[in-house]
Amino acid sequence: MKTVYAETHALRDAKTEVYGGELVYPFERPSRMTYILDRLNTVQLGPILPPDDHGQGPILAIHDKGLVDFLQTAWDEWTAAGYAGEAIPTCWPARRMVQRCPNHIDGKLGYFALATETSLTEGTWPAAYGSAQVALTAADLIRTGERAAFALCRPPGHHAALDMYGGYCFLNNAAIAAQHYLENGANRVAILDVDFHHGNGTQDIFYDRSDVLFLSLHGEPENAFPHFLGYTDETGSGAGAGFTVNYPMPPGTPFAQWRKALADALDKIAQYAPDQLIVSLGVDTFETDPISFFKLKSPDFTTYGADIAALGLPTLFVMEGGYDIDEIGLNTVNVLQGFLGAT
Ligand code: Q9C
Ligand code: ZN
Repeated sequence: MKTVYAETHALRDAKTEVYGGELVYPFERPSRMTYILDRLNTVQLGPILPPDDHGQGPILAIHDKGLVDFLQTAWDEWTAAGYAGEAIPTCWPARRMVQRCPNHIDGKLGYFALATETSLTEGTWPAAYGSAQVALTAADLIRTGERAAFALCRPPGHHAALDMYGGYCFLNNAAIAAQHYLENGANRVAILDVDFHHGNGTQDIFYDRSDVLFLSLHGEPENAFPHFLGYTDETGSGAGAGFTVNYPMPPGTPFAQWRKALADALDKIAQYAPDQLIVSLGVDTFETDPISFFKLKSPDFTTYGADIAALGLPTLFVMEGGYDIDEIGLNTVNVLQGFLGAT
């Protein structure tokens, strides 16, 4: 299987994350890529290719121009305001307040952020832009005949919504790839999100559409970030009614239970008969992930990779989360090897 990877990810190297009332070094850090690349090379999964530049067009096909412009200028506006630290939102258009973008950077941060943990930094935009190009280039590999490809995206994307960033995500790489498929001959795309966290951004983007089936297995919102989306009664609206499917699960969920939800999701994907499958691949379901609460073990990732392969669909894997750095390479590549072993 070919991997697409961009060195520009390293430009995203925030020094701060708001966590537990402290500023800590972010869980979503550049070394995550080093460990995954090491494992890809150890098992010789296949060539590792740089992305082609598709420009901003495919990004603006998914995201609000206000968000895209903001991400490019926010750091300069923040430093121009005289602040010393990284750019962290401190106020929001909360209940019964006006949803109008203000001029001051403090207001803009709250307008476009969905959470406070994700500091904006100098290199964030070029890294996010490169990550989207990685997803687009890997999608092209499949459009031109590959059965599967791995988009080694960083920063991740599935929390990024139409006009919001957060949860370590700025641009929704999987959604951008899905729209790219639809604009180049596909009629239906399924996105299966197996990251521990609910893919609120992807759900938001396609909620009223029937040409993308979105399914997410995740920690229940009562107990897990992003906390305000991902319940079972969110099933889509308008033309999209029935095309969103959520599988929230409680703390301590073991692989056997998680795999039953996966089997149900795979059945629904088979019924939908998409032209393309995209897997939002987070491995923060691992038992020792520092910010998550599922109990998958390393061999389970191989098993579910094979389960996904049994669908027989062209499959684009898009990297999302995973924060047990020591095991992130093993767990991620296990999914890809399990997939290949079953094809
Ligand atoms: N107490 C992704 O995996 N904070 N994003 C969680 C836990 C945000 C995760 C706080 C987690 C974002 C792509
Ligand atoms: Zn996650």
